[in-house]
Amino acid sequence: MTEKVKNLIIRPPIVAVLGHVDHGKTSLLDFIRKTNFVAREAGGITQSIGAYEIIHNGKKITFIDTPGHEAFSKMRSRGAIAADLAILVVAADDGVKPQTKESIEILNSAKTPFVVAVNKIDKSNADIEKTINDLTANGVLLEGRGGNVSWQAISAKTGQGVDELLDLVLLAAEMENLTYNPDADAGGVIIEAKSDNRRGIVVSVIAENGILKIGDKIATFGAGGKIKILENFLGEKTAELRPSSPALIFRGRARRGYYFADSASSRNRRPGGWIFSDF
Ligand SMILES: Nc1nc2c(ncn2[C@@H]2O[C@H](COP(=O)(O)OP(=O)(O)OP(=O)(O)O)[C@@H](O)[C@H]2O)c(=O)[nH]1
Ligand SMILES: [Mg+2]
Repeated sequence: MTEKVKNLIIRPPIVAVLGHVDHGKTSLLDFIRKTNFVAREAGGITQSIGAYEIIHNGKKITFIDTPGHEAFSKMRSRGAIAADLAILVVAADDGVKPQTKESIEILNSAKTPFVVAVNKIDKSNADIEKTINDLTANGVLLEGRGGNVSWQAISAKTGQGVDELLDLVLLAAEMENLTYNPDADAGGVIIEAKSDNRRGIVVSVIAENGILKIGDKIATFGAGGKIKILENFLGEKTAELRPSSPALIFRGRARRGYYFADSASSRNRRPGGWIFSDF
């Protein structure tokens, strides 16, 4: 590692939201975005970047959503690996289901720390105890129930418990001691890459190290390019972006799932970094 310890700066956590289909991942993210949004209503808010950041108690958190549908196993896996932490959403009216189990396996194999959100507690058929028992049966031992996995009962619909959940996320992030080196070449994870008729190749990324700047050369395996335009997740142009802020890069070329790094130095990948071979 070339990083000098004295240069390290704390960075916000990148959090993936995982769970079974329809258990409320997107609803939770929507509620959080509505109530903790960083900026005033910006024009670019509707653009799909696959990630956004919020501020809770004065601290930033970056979220990435993953679909629960069976066919999207790879996206869940990528999300869990890209993230520093995860929220495992389990609906209290449904309990642990196949993609909950799969998410648990992914989180365990990626060694991604996670907190549990027991969701939909506003529903009359919500059964928190059964959900907790289901989780226990699947090896997820919650705090106060024989284990040390933090959890919170929530409703993504009414917002009950969501603030407390975000407190748990920030606590978990503190334990991870997440930092970046501002002098290092930028490196991180690619969330999406698509070709836009008007603007060329558009890549959404989250840097985990270094600082992204216009003019930087970036590269992945098999693709590379120069950052012509850099935008934050609100679609506002910016000259540079720091970890863990979601960024949109134009005319870089990349395929999602790969790490990027200044092409001058491909050594900047996370130690023991990961590569996905197909999408
Ligand atoms: N009553 C109630 N309904 C909820 C709650 N959270 C989500 N829902 C509803 O559950 C349904 C599925 O919610 P989504 O947020 O789309 O679920 P998801 O996990 O993102 O689903 P996929 O992305 O398809 O895997 C929607 O109809 C939501 O309105 C909740 O806390 N209470
Ligand atoms: Mg969803």
